[in-house]
Amino acid sequence: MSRKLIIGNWKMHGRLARNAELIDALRAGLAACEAEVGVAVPTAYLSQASHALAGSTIALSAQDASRFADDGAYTGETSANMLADLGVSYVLLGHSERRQYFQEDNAVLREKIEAVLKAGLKPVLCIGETLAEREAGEHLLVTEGQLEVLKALELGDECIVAYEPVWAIGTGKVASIEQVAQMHAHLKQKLLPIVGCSVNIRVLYGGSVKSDNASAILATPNVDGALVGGASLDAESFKKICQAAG
Ligand code: G2H
Repeated sequence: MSRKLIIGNWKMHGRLARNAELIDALRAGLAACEAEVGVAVPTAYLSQASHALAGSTIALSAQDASRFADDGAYTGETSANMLADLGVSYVLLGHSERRQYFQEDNAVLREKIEAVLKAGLKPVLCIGETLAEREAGEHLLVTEGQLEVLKALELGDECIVAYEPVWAIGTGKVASIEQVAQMHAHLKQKLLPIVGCSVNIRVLYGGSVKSDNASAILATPNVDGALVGGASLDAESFKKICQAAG
């Protein structure tokens, strides 16, 4: 069984001085952590974080990548090749905030995943249902549909999906352990025929993961790690969450 993977998603937060302080604290506090740890920093600070993390066990993650695989006349875009050049390992794709505010759908996400794989990076596909979909009993079908984007891809040795129920993101509401267990088992079952048995499947949970609920969430069957938003901006909280995964 692979180690748990914990990725801190800073979203659109950060300043040079604060980032340096946070990374210093994480480097010192997580050197002996048994979990794999990553930080998904804003594009503007990837270069800073790459230098600050050099030689550490903490992986650098991006929060998005261009759907255009090759560099070119795409003003404002950041290619997966540029991310690779900066030392990025993981790329979050399809976060619900990207789906909501930037209209990202399966077609765009498919291109982004392909671009990220072509650059030799690992996509972390974020999926999850809205409250209305959950209340209508459609959560399993909705998330299954979001997995379609992974069909017939050369994923390499690993497929990482983050299940983040939209109604639990930044709201303080956490899915119950029963809800998490049911969804993660369902996703693993659906992913197997899509990616094949030679690919290691990891399903992370995200949505208001905090230091006081991390142990229970991470001990749930089929939970292979966590995507942590708000709590990853506080070094002590994030360290506790990572240690709970050890
Ligand atoms: C979900 C999560 C991190 P938070 O967006 O991706 O954020 O932990 O703040 O709910």
